Amino acid sequence: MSVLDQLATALATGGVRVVDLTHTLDPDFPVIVLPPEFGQCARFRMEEVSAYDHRGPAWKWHNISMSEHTGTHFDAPVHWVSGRDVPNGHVDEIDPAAFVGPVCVIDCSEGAARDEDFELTPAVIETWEAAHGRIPEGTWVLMRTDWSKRRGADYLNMREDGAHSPGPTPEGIRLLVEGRGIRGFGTETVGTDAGQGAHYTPPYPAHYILHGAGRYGLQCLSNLDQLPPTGAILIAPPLKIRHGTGSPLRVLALVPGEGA
Ligand code: 23J
Ligand code: MN
Repeated sequence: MSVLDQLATALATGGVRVVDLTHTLDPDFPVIVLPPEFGQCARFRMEEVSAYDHRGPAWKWHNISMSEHTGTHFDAPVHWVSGRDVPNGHVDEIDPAAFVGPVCVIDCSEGAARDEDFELTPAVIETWEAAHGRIPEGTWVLMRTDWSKRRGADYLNMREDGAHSPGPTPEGIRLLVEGRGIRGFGTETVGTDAGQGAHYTPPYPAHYILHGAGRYGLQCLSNLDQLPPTGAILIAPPLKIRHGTGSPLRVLALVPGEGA
């Protein structure tokens, strides 16, 4: 049997399960809030075009609008100034093979429950590797914090001095990108960077280092508690927006199941 025949059988029997890592697009879902001198990200909006009525008697449909960076979304290299000249760095240019690949999940949920500014450091990564093995080249690395379970104002967790949410240090993301050669980095928070990420050197180190190296980001992921630390496959194809810097998307994971 070919490997795809085996996959089809496993999907049919529950040997492989599909886990949805996506939040529902909804006007109430928070978007990143930048300092007021900067342009801002638009929330999701939906308007009815017709609903089996005089505007269209046999059909219902909506017009929608949002930012490229609204909800569960993909960041392309050109999103950041460090990646502005990366070849094929817009969403419509990326090799589609990049959208399907293996994934490692670093569980930082206990740390993030203790400390809302929890940092993913080289020490955290190396402790994870001591338990699960070295992160292979070309993998997605997802930082599990259970932040996706937060609701309302607790999600951005905004204070007078800005947002407070976990994320990687410059040294942590550099180890993943330069030391391990990861494909990309994903989080459950509103950015790949910590809420206080503007205060690192460089500012927003995940964005700066990932995209400068031609790697990808995923933000506002959900259900990371349903993934194994290793052994799952991520499917994360952004919309094919001409010269787009990112895109809302449906993120799926294939995980080992109970079935035959
Ligand atoms: C623009 C500026 C800063 C950040 C972001 C966007 C994001 O997090 C994003 O959605 O890519 S931190
Ligand atoms: Mn983004």
